[in-house]
Amino acid sequence: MSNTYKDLQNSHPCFGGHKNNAGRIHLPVSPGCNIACRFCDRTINDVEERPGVTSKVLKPEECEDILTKALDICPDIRVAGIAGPGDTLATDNAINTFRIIKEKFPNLIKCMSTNGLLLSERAEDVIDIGIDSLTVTVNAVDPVIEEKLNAYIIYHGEKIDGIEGAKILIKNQLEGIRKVASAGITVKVNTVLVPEINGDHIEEIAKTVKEAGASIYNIIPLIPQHELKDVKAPVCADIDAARTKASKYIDVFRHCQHCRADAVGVPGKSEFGDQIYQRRLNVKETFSHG
Ligand code: CLF
Ligand code: SF4
Repeated sequence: MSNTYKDLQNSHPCFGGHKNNAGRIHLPVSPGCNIACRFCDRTINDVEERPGVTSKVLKPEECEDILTKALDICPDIRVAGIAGPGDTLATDNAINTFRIIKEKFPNLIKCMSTNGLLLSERAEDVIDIGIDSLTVTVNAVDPVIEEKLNAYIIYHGEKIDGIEGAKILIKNQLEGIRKVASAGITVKVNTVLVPEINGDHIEEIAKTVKEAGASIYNIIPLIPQHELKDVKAPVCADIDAARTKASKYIDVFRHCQHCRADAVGVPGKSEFGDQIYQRRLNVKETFSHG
């Protein structure tokens, strides 16, 4: 049985458990991504598998040792999360890793983060493996807006550009959220706030994902990179205003630390990633998939 939203509010740092000093470890096992967010600097999570790309991520079978070491150094870790560096459903690595965690570390909360393109068709796997908390990044629920944030999707081997791709992405995200939420998995939705693109769309997203079954909403400020490098990042007042608007419809998480895909420790308080991973992931600043 998955932890309920109420359980997670005490034990999961990203669902309210930050009050209790709950920590998390991210296992960077997922190379490659299947969508093309216009703000994403794809130096490591490119859809193409380039030499050297996969070597920087962890293999599922390496995770047991990593977890043992991490729990030894930081006993506050309650959550094993997989949040990249690419998409967790674009390959089977995340699901295979969670299978190992379920068997070897049954007390850890299993947390997964995805862009949701394949969530609807992989919902059974996510449910069967016993994911406790699932985050889906939904940056728009209107394809015209989504297209401004995402250039294309790679769907069943086909590259689908612009609005057509955006339609499929949004449909699959919402369908996927409905399936996993109705199976009892607690769903968080992340939105990357780009004021001039989706700033006026936040209420609509919050309302739509709540109706689909999400429990909590996290608004992440854009880090201007890649195609959106010249776009203005939101200031604190923009983020506050967006959170206030969203909170009319859904609980809002306000303590996000924009963790890297290889973060280890209590968010905002301790960071052991250097000791655990020797910073094998060569990424600079990342927006989070968490
Ligand atoms: Fe990691 Fe994300 Fe799970 Fe948390 S992070 S996969 S839900 S265990 Fe948390 Fe970090 Fe913010 Fe993410 S503070 S970036 S919301
Ligand atoms: Fe993929 Fe995440 Fe980058 Fe978007 S931000 S392209 S989902 S890796």
